[in-house]
Amino acid sequence: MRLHRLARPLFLCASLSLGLGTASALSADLDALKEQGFARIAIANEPPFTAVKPDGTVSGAAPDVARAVFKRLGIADVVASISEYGAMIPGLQARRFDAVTAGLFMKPERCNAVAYSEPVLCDAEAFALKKGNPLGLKSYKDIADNPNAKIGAPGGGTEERLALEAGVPRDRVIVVPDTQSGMTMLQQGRIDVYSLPVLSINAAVKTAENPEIEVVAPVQGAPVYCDGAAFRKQDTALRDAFDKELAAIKASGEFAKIIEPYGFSAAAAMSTTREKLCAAK
Ligand code: 6CS
Repeated sequence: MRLHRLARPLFLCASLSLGLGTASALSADLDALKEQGFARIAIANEPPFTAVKPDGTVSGAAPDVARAVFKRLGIADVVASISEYGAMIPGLQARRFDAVTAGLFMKPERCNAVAYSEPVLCDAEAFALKKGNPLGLKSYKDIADNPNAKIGAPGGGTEERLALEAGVPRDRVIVVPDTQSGMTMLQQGRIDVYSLPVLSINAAVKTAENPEIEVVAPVQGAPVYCDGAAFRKQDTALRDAFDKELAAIKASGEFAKIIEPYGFSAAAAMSTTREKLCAAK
C-alpha cells in the first residue's frame, strides 16, 4: 500500500487527465477500478484509524480493511492521499478519490452526501488535557461554560461539530491539522483541551510521552460513533460490492484479525448497521 507523495498525486491526476481521459471518467465503477489497478482512498493520518509511515507506506485500521476488501474485489492496491476531514466528502464528490476510508464517522448529514458501507470502526470521544484537569472539563458543554477554555479539533471533524453544537463560540474552537500539532498546541497552552476519538487521543498522548498530559475518556454526553467506507452516491453498485466482501471478512473472522490489533472492537461494528447509524440524532 503506497502513499503517493504530494507531487505524484498531482502528476497522477495530470497523467490521467492527459493520457487516459479525465480522472472523472475512470474509477466510476468496479470494472473501471479493476482496469485502473488501484482504488484512490482519502485518509487523515490519525493513528490508529489511518497512519502514514516516514517511508510513505500507509497503514491504520481503515486502509487495511479497505485493502483487504478491494483485493477480494480484484483491485490489487490502494493509493492514499491525506485530506482534512472536512475536505473528504467534497474531494470524493469531485472524483479526487474513489472512496474515503479514514474513520469518517456516519452521521445523518454525511449519510445524505455519500453512500456509506456497513460499519467498520467504532469509537467514543476523548479529551487530552493538562494533568489534574484544572478546568474540570468532562464534556463539550463544560468547555462552552468556561469562557477561557479553548478546544482544538480537526477541521470539519466530529469533535469540532460537537463543540460548536454544545455552544462553544467559534473563536474558542481551534482547527488542528494533525495529531502532532494538536499535542504541541496543548503542551504550549494554545489550547486547553484537544479532542479526538479515544483510540486516536490515546495514541497521540502515548507518542507525546508527556507526563503533564492526561486523558478524559469517554467525553460525557458524546455518542459512540462508527465509520464506514464512503463512496459517491452514484457509485452504490461499487458500495454494494464492497459491502458483500466486507460481510464475508466479518463472517470469516478476518475483519477482527485486521482491526482488533489496532484496539478496535469487531463486535461493536458488527452489532450495529449503517441504517441505525445514519438515523441516529
Ligand atoms: O469522522 C470524524 O469527523 C472524526 N473521525 C476520526 C477518526 N477522527 C476525528 C474526526 O473528527
